Amino acid sequence: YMEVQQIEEKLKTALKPSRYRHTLGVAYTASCMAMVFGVDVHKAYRAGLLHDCAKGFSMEEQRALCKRYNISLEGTLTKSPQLMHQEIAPFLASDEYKEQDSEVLSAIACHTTGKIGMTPLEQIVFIADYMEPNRKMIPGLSKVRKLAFEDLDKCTKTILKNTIEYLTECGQEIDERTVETYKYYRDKKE
Ligand code: DGI
Ligand code: FE
Ligand code: FE
Ligand code: FE
Repeated sequence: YMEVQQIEEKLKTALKPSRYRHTLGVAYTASCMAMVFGVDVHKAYRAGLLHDCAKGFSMEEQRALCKRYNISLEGTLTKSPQLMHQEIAPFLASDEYKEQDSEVLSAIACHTTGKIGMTPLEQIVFIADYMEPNRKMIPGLSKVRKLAFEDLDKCTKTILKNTIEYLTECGQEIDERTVETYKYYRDKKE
């Protein structure tokens, strides 16, 4: 077990200053959302801290880490290497940052694509990552920031809709999990 302060010190040396700043933004934003929705504030803070712990590694290093952790590099990760850090994160958090809480690990494991039937903690990390205050302003962000403290399902749906639109405009491959998560929250009954 590592104290939060130790985790922060280690992340500060592992990540670029701008990424560390984003990391703290996600940790604080996720903890505020946890207070609103009755989720464990310390789990939200730790998941926020650890979600991008693999981002300090180059793409080459991330490929090597995928091999070490038996994460398949075929298919989705070949087309979208920026998703590798999501797959590596729970292994690295467990090995290097001694995180043992399965809810924290599962929240960081789906922070980029989301997944069907997310727990409130998983949704909070997914949402906080998108809208923490250090993120640069993009269309629709003010609406997402308001929804984040009102309705987790609506907020999740809006983020995925915006992300799919953005990736389509850039001509980037959209992961099937991103699409199926969007459809799940689009069709979910209140
Ligand atoms: O790691 P962050 O920059 O904090 O944010 P993130 O982990 O949510 O997303 C990393 C990048 O991945 C971001 O530019 C958006 C992109 N992304 C999200 N969903 C998909 C995706 N890229 C592809 N190719 N496919 C997706 O489904
Ligand atoms: Fe990320
Ligand atoms: Fe994200
Ligand atoms: Fe992030």
